[in-house]
Amino acid sequence: MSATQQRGRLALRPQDFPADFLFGAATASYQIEGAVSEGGRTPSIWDTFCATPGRIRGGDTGEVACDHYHRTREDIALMRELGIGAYRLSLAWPRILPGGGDRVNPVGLAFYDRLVDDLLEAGITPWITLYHWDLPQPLEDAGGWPTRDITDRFASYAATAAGALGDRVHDWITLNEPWCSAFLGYGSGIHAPGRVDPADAVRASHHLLLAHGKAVEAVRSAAPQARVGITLNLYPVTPADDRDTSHDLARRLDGLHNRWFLDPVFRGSYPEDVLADLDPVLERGWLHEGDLEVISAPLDFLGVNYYTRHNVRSSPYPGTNLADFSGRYLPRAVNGWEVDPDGLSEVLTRVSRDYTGIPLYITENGSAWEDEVGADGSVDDPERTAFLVDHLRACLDARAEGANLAGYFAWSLLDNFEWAEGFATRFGLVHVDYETQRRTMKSSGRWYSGFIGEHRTGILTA
Ligand code: IFM
Repeated sequence: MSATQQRGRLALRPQDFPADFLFGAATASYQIEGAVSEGGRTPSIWDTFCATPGRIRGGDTGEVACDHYHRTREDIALMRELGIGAYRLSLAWPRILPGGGDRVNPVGLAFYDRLVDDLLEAGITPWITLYHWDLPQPLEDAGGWPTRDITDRFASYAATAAGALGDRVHDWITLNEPWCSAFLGYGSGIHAPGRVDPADAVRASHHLLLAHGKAVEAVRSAAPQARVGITLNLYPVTPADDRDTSHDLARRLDGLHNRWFLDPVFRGSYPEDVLADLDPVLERGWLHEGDLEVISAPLDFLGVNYYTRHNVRSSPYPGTNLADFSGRYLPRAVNGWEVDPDGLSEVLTRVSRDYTGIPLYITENGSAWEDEVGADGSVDDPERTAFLVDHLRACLDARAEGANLAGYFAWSLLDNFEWAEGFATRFGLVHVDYETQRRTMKSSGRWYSGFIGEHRTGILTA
């Protein structure tokens, strides 16, 4: 740990963040909205996936989720209570363009239109993610992300959304975590659409990136004052021992997880070593001339989602290729993810040092714990508060090391539908009782609110 980092560790003071540093919270459409068949919305791949027995823990679905579709006013009131300056939401593509076609659904659009107006009226800046995984089912039926045509469908959807909301929304994120869409959706099959085909997964990753590049152009044409970025989930990958095989495993995982996305977006090329690793699964013709220029269109910011580190060792059994995610013997959240704030500063300084000087925003960071409602109705979650404190300190460390970090969105505003994990895993600053839809601010939410309030007071009295 450097001297600057040590200094950063001593205290967490709101005034150490610059006056214009943005504090926010994030959600995603399918995880909170519910109302899946209302207002002209048609099924997404997640509706289909959830309806398939055995895919989601406990058989949960996003059918109702947090019922946010009917409770936006109440949820905006919670945001005001938190004092956040910005709220990151995602649009459900099949709510706006049913079936993923060209026909705009006025009711779907009106829902987001009102939400944006209500947020602005509450003094909260909306940040919009265009794709947080709810692909219209017919587009998957036509081949999904492994097919090239989808990139134009996405660009056209982006143009529609930005055309309708871009007069009031200035911050646009094309994709959330394309690694998950490609490799969990088409590689391991843990996420929708649940396909297992390595070549499709790689093709999907390329088309997601190409769709991103086309959407950057589409959003800027429709809303010239827009600031556009992409959100990547970045993990430091470190070898857990000194064996060459563990170092090579770390190189490969870092390659596929981080560099496979960062390199094309910021350098206009795929990493040579990963191309060589993937050669056995890649069929010719997946990369067209000019694709990388589209993908590397200059951005206004990069969104970074950070949760944990991958500390890996290769299997000690010769001939096997298994990774052991051994971790660093740090405390783990209930979903098994190690709490490793140093990883956050490492990721941020790496991106700023090796890839780009544009502003970075943490567009997600959070943790899941066994939150329980006490006899007095309160929810005390000291672990989540400690997580926030440690990760905000890591933000200061990264800034001290030169990272151009401009904002932090906590994941998540509300407990919500945690994909394949269903509702068992809670990430919210606000507890949701899914039976009654009662919301309760957790003690971590109160802490975050106090911290943001002090930051704001510091600005006002400076
Ligand atoms: O809930 C997810 C979110 O949708 C994407 N990033 C990670 C979060 C926690 O798993």
